[in-house]
Amino acid sequence: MDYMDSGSKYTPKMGKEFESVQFLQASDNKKLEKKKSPGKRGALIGMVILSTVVAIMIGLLVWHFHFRENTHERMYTGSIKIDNQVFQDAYENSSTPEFKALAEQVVKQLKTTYTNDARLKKYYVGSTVQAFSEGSVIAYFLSEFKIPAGQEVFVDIAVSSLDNNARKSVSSPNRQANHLDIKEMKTSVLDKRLLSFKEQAFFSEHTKPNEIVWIKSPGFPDSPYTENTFNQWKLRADRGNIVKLEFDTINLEPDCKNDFVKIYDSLVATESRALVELCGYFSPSAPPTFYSSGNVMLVTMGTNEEHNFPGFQAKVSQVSRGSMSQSCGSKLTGKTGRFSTPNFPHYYPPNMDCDWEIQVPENKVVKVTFEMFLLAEPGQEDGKNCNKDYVMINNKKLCGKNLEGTLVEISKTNVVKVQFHSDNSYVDRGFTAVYEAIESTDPCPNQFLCKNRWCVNHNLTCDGWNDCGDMTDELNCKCSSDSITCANGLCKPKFWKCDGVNDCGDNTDEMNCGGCSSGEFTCKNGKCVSEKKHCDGSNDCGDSSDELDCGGRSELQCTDVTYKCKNNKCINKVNPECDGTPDCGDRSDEENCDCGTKKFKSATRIVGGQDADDGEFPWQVSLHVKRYGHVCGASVIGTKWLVTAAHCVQDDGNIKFSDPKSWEVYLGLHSQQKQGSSLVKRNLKQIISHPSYNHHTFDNDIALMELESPVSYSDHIQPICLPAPQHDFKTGNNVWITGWGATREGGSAAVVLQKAQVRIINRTVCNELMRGQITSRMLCAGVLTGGVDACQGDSGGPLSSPEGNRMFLAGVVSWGDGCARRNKPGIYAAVTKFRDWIQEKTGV
Ligand code: 4AZ
Repeated sequence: MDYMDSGSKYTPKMGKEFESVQFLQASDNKKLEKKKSPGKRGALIGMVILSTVVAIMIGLLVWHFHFRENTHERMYTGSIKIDNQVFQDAYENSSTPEFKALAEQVVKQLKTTYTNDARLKKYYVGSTVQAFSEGSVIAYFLSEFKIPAGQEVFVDIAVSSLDNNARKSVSSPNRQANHLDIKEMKTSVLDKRLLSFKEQAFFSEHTKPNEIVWIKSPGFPDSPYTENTFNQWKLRADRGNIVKLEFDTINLEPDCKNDFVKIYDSLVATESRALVELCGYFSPSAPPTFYSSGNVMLVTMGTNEEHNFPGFQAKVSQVSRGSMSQSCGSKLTGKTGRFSTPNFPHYYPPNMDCDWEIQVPENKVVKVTFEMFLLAEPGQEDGKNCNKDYVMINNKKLCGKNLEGTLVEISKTNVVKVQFHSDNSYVDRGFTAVYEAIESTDPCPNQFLCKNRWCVNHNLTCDGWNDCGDMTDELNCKCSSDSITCANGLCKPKFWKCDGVNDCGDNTDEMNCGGCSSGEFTCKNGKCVSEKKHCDGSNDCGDSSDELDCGGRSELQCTDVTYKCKNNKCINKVNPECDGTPDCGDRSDEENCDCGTKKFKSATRIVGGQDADDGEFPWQVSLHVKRYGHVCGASVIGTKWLVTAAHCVQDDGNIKFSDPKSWEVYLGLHSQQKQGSSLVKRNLKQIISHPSYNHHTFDNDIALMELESPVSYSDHIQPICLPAPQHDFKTGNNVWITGWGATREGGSAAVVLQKAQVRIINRTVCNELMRGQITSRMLCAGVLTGGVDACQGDSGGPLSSPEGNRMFLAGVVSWGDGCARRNKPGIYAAVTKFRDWIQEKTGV
């Protein structure tokens, strides 16, 4: 990047001045030689001196070649406030003689400041002035240093200590006539990204009262922004006003590391005055608005080589600073009311202080509920170190993020002060809060008071959900008819009984799930037989289930629940396929087992949606409709075959989803925006939708896709194991869902493959929850407390079930009632029911 877009141009000097500050005094060996004296002692001393000189020289050579060569450029940007100058309009234009004259003075003064500091003198290269603004005069500069590797942090400390010392330097006694009175100096390291762009463009706008100026990324809206480009807009308002920047559209690549818009409360890109970094897409119904604290603002935009999006468009105008502070803080009275940060729900301005004094009728106390609270700037996202932007109430500093409305403060008297402070950098959306007068003895009028002093609605108590956060709303309950009473006194929704999850905590909800009395064995077909008949060698259940997994190796009468070997013999082991032990006499249970393993070790897994590791689910496929993009998922089951959902391949109006030519399939894909070397793209030869697929009920929601040519397996492309028809995916087992679908109901698709862990849900429970819509060809999995699920765009993808060190395809993502809702599991096509059909059609 050419960072000297305006101001006095500076050519870095690598000549004498820089060279002369090296460690040359230490190598002045002539001085050492003068100390030579004759005689043995002298010779000894001479030897010592000589070796010292040699050691020093070796040290110097090592230093010279290792460190000195290893220096690199480090840029600092910042501003200084000059008190003894008056702003002139000519300072807005860098080509005026006035600008140049003052810039020269500033550069000189910066040089003096840096070279007076022993820690910086030897590394300083030069400075350039970028702009001036009012106040008395603020100069924005860029300073260059050449720093040996490893010294950066010391130089950063030295530079920032100058900021603190700026005030002191004013009183320096030997000031010259044209000395600038520097009252404030703020410096920070220049964002390295800004030095790496190929193209740059710089714009300046000075808004007039009642006038709107539009700024937009180059090409907007006709063409996507250009790659590897840096753009910068210097925005100014008249004195006494602040800049208002209202976005109309923002649509950038989702990863800020690649493309970003960064806004500063300054005229240089200095981190200490950064207001926000934006990327991705903002809904047109909620585009953000920002304000400056003074009369300048800098908008920058950087793009990398890949993926150019439409860009942005924003309105720039000016408003008087007074109008902003008037709406900030006041005296509030009455029994209830609301107050919010300036500009809420848009971003509050930097450098603001608002004071509210809330007074409610005497003998009452004030309860303040922050309904939305967003003061989560970098460094205080967790709400712990509220040193930057904060709310002060009841002598407590609050910051971070709380969108649940559970941030509540209650005063001791009928008056409370609420202070809001925003510092110079990074802004957020702020808060909106309601206050109400309450009795000090009843902090939750008409609500339940939790032990932690939260208030929850009465209908949320004893419902099985921990609404208080401390479980106190679920204690001492008399359970309703919709609930089960756990032995420990908790109530849990009836639907959670026998879902394989210990919801009560004492397992009461998972007891007596087979309907058979104690002392009886529950057969898979529901029959009850005496516990004594379990593993006694005879088929008492009628389906052989009382003789399964009884240890040893024995053959059983073949039924729906027994594994059938290739030789048509049935064995007593449950899920014997590919478990590493040959169980069939013909060893057929260990055939075709090159499946279901990832080729990389991956990090520990966490329940809940998160990025999958690259290559963690190598059977996951992304199905793209040509020229449109990702639509559904699929799983690799053979070198030529994929399994997906039948509903993904049904024609819809003009779009011929059933036509193989409509599709392009991506194997070995991790990010939808990166076509890495592991990616394999294929066209389709044929699509075989299940003949019994019912588009009303989603019964038999499965389809096969044949690739035009086979793929070679690799670290990133592997088949998943297909389960035998009798494979038992037990209720409560942890399974994985993966896909690039929406990350929330109605939300946008993920860029990087997402994974989440869910559990197999009891079929009877699921059928009740889904109002009788579950057929035997469906499988339910989810987290009944909500929050984890497959969603739109995940359809057709795998439900992967870990067994030993392999994954089996338990299901195909099919449908659900919304996404991740409480008591609404995801519904999957049960692959076991289609095993024979898959074999028949594909040979796999
Ligand atoms: C869909 O529309 C979809 N919550 C897939 C899965 C689920 C819901 C919707 C399950 O593709």
